[in-house]
Amino acid sequence: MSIITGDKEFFKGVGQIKFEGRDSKNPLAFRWYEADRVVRGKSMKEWLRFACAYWHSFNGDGSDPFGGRTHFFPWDTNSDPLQRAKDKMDAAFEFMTKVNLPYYCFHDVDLIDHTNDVVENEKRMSQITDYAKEKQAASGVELLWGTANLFSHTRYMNGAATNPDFHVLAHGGAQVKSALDATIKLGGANYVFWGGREGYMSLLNTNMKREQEHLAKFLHVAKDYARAAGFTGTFLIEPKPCEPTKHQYDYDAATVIGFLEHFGLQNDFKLNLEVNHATLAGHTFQHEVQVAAQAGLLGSMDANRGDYQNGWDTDQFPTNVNELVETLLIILEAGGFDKGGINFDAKIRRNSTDPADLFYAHIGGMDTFARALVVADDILEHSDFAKLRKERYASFDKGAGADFEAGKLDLEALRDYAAANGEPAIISGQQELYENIINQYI
Ligand code: XUL
Ligand code: CO
Repeated sequence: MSIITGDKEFFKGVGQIKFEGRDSKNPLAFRWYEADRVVRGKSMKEWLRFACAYWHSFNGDGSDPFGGRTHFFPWDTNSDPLQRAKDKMDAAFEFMTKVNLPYYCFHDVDLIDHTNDVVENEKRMSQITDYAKEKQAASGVELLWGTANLFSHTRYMNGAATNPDFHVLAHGGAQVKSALDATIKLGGANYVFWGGREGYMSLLNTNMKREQEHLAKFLHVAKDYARAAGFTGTFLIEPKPCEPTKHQYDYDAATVIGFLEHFGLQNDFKLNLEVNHATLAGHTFQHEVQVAAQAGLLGSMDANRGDYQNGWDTDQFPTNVNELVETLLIILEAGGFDKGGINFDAKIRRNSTDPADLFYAHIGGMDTFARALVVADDILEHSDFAKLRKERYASFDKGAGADFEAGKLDLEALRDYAAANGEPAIISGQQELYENIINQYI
């Protein structure tokens, strides 16, 4: 990003982003997101709990596998790692304050450069989190979640908690301990585990059972440490089917729920669902949200979108109102997030190089969610949507259907009912009607 700055204001020329309403033509204003507007008894701010992803917005430099950086940050120039980290943090808090983002999320290595020395890394984390604490207090911005990056360093090329070499696993433990300490110190509401390399490239050299048992043990010791240190937040697992590994153990919501229950982690862990990860797994995001919600494990979400024409994690900012309305319907019916929120795990494009682009991206994402929230509420309040869906199952609300749900009918009783009642009527699923209701309220 080519921002020239002589003093501490990094995003010169962009002031406080305000709500101006639907008719505004100002590209640096909200049309839908009005933090204090009450929807279904809670403010938009409370429903949506927006967060900024430190890594994409303040570290992501536009590079891709085919070319180097295109974003040049003025906060990334000082030769002293601590001063450089503080400059970046100044830029981050200036941005989050201007765009009215109430939360942020980080990996340990996003905050400050790490070395190969565990003790030095702990010292650096302690210094930068002292500074973060001051910035949080001054701005009111809070920490939605922290995490440790256990996938970028060379040592993690065969995984961290699932690495066949115990020595590497121990280094992962050191990093998680330090990231947990940071999260607790900063009052983080959640702590995330995304197992980027916790999977395999080839089954031929992999003992899958042993690796998965190690992963579960690792999560248990991390949880036990954090709980003993006073952490009352939620631990979150972020499913993704692949990339960077060929196959990731935390494939999708259903797989992770099975894993948590199998290893006795379901009371402390929930899910952090990401849109582009769902689509990589061959699901809609709505599917993943529904699977987590009905298991009582909907924790938080990473907001972004993929590209319909390719098969990797493009992490674009969300813009599709229709898909988000369907998602918000499930979230509203589940009562919303508890400690979780909506983290924009999304990056501006390689060729989006103006300082304002980061603002347009977040304003667009926040407005799309706010609009989807209003529409989903409208649908639940004013349309026949919920009633129609309930009526589809009316045959289970009384008589033999209700007896079946109550566990009172055996297989022979089903046979007798079928024999006595002849062929069922043909009943429409009315999919097009439901689809039209969504569009009618947008
Ligand atoms: C990678 C991804 C991560 C996690 C945190 O696809 O989503 O950024 O959100 O490690
Ligand atoms: Co993510």
